[in-house]
Amino acid sequence: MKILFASTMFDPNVWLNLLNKALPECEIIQWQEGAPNTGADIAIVWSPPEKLFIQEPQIRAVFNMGAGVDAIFKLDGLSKDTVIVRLEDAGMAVQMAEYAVHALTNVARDFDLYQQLQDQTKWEPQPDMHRSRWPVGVLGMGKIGTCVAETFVNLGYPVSGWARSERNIPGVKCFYGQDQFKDFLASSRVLINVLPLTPETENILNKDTFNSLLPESYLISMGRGEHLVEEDLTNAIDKGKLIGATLDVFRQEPLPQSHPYWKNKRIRITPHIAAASLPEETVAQIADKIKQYAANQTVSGIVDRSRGY
Ligand code: NDP
Ligand code: OXD
Repeated sequence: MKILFASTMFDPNVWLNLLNKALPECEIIQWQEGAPNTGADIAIVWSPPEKLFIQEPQIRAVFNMGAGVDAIFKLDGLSKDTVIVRLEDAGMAVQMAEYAVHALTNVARDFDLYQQLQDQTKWEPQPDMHRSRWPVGVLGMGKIGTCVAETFVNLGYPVSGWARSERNIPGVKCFYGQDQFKDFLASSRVLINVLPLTPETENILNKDTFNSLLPESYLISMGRGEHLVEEDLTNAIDKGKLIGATLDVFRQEPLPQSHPYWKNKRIRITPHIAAASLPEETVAQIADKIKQYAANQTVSGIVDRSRGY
């Protein structure tokens, strides 16, 4: 079987080496823009090249080296019959939980403030922090959201979660569907976004959403930039509805130099690093899935094209 490795972001040498070892029976070909058609059946992608399906229209299955598949849906020439398989956790969920804990405790435990006090050589203990004052709401309760929610439960925070379908996770107050969205928000002060980007979730972090949260709320967004209405965040912070935000993902990445978020003291920015795709774990999972796909066995993580994730 011929497999095309196509990423505009990952260093191909690291990945090709591991893929060749994990799938010795396959021919792994590296993507080259403008090269003759390779005849590959399968593509393994992350941040895929724009012309992937124009140059290689015969591709029947795409294995994504990340969880979010939104970039694949944006490509011209994607056939409705192409199978898309996403990465499931593979070591990312714990990284996302770690990121969220760091972002929340910076604010709730005053670590941001202590940094400023250190700069002024001031020894000024702040009042004790009570976790009950920082109820966490996790948007998206899939592979990653569940791990994030469970992590905060273990740390003693009140935790709610919101998904499309009914979930039952010990210690987490679970809400689902549009009907329960407002109730979910009304019980959350720290809103953590780990939703996939779909037509239904685009712009979900907007003025109405922020206004429905508990007072002095905080946003941590690790899903996708298109979830956030950027101006609504700035306004909510200016009005004191939100006390700040930590953002890992943006509508335009890299975030343009001229973007006002860079200079906003209440917004902490990271360059889409909340979780990295770990080469060993990712290749092991994708290789297993490719073997199952080739043997006509059930493959987990196939994207439901009607839901978009
Ligand atoms: P999953 O598919 O496992 O989980 C998605 C969750 O979102 C599910 O709980 C699903 O509900 C819920 N959901 C989807 N659509 C809706 C909707 N319309 N209304 C309510 N809930 C909805 O995905 P993962 O947890 O693996 O990944 C989530 C996202 O995290 C990725 O798509 C990606 O965008 C982002 N990500 C970001 C990274 C970073 O470094 N910044 C790294 C990795 C991922 P249900 O359970 O009912 O299906
Ligand atoms: C992902 C990501 O979706 O890293 O895996 O953003």
